[in-house]
Amino acid sequence: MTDHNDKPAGVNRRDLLGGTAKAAALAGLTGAVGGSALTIGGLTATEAQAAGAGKQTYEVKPGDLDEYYVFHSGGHSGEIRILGLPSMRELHRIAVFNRCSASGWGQTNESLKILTGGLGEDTRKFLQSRGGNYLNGDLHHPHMSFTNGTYDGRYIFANDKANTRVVRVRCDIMKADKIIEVPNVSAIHGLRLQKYPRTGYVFANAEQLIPMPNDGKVLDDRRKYRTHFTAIDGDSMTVAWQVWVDGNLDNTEADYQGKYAYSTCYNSEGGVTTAEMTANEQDWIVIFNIKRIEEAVKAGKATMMNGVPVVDGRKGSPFTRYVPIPNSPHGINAAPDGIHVTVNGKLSPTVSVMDVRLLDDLFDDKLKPRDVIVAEPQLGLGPLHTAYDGRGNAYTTLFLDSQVVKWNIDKARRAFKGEKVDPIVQKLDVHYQPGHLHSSMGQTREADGKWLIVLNKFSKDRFLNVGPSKPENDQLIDISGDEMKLVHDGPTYAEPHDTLIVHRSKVNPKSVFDRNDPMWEDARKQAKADGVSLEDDATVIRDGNKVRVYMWQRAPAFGLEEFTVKQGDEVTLYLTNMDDVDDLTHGFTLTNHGIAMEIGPQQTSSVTFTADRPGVHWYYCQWFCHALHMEMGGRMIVEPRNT
Ligand code: CUK
Ligand code: CUA
Repeated sequence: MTDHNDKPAGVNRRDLLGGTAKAAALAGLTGAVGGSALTIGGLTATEAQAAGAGKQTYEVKPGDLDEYYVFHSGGHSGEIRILGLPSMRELHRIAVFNRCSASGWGQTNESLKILTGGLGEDTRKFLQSRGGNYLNGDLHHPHMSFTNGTYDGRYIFANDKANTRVVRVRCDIMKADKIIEVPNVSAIHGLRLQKYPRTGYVFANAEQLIPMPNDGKVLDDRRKYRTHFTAIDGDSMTVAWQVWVDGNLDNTEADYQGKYAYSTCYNSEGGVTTAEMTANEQDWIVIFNIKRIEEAVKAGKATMMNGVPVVDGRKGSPFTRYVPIPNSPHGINAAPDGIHVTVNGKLSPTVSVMDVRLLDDLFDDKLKPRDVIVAEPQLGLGPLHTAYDGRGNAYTTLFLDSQVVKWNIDKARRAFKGEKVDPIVQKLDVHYQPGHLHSSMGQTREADGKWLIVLNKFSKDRFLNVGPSKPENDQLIDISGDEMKLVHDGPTYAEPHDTLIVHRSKVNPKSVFDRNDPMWEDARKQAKADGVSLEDDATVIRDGNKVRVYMWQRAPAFGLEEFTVKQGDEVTLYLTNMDDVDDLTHGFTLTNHGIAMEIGPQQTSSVTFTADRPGVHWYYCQWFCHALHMEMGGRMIVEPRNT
């Protein structure tokens, strides 16, 4: 069975970070960056940029379109951002876990249903006193759905570390359509998708260890702390199953064969303090055998917890294998060759390369865990994430060295076997402290090796000083030639963790909503019950102290130039934009009521509030739509309660 005591082969233990070096590394990782970590080796920043005139150009002429979509996570801003590549122009923001003033996300009935519909009962109760909804999120890992190992343009899925949620975004309209809270765990961090035959499963890692159940009965008995690996059915957005693991879970990845998923663990110690969590010289990755788990669930061998089948995947179970990795590994990335998976050592200067063709034998106990590691090159300090060019090269971020290192997978394998060959091709300074990096189509079978985006956590001196809170720096690197060339600095607001670069041929959003879109299903039902047409009517329906106001919009007019309600009425406004033209969005802002929403072409949006301010309150369209946009408005008249 699993022998988790075997040593990482091919790594001199003295080379691993230990003692003071490890303490220094930790200091850097917590942001106290100083001294040597920031030294720019070789070229100065200016020289590096001057040398950056690659074969390709990142300049896109006015009116020209970009070749790629970039989907940036917004980190603790809670949103997803769409950029064009190579220009790095920001094209759009998709509100997800945040509250958006422009679109009304977090206020419209349609968005609130998505934001709150997938929360657990406990959470719903907890949130009742705070408006029923979380207002923050920490979105790290957006990923596009796959068919046969490449992007299919259906959905983007992403995690919320802050409030233990997973979102699905529809790529036809670039709006979130499902958000679920994952039960039995705390803090969803790593998230990746099944690549083959299709997505399929959304694999989600819960990072924090908590007592289970976490109801206050157990507080400090560490043996009762645990976490689960979660597989979500991406089609229904329900949790398919969970696996109880040893240690914690950080990042995750899936193979190109549809058989295995893998997660890194930096807290094999099960510690609750930094010192405890970093005590071991090596932690591990957990490998999940999807077929065995599915069979056990089907056979009823799982324990039901809050409606979810949970199997025990701790050490010694048939569902998992634990492969020791030096030291506190972080990112895990499958190469487009479908064979190699790199595990980034973080506190170790190494990345460990696994050959997935060996995993069947590992699960059949013909191999020991460390036998599946086929290379372990030393790259530099603080390896966090790896990307690929589809030509056999890998690109790894070195957080502490502030570099991207390009290295060759085949050479690393040969060096591991003892051949005198240096796998490192080039080291490039980046500015500064890089986390994730992503190459064009690089997490698919169609990696094209043209561009690399590196997400740097610190920009320091790279931009005009905007005060104590500095932008991050997303740098664009041309990797089409033999050498990496830095071509662009892109300041970003807090805090892209991860990004994906998708060729534009994979994505085909609509310009105008479909009137039958499921998003406003409830509005359609209510209108039908009221005998009202969302498209043609502008009218007020009174139903006790509930008032429903239906209005179409056509530039530059609202269906109603005024409507009257009574103080204390609960008012629901249904606005339908009947303009059928690209880019003709209207808005609805109700003055002095904190109410605003977007209504895209052919969209219906609704909002509910209590009319508790007697008087005259204008509403207006805040989305510049027409030469008479300023005139597009009307009055809500609120009669005092005692008349
Ligand atoms: S994590 Cu942020 S740098 Cu959340 Cu993907 Cu590695
Ligand atoms: Cu409609 Cu501005």
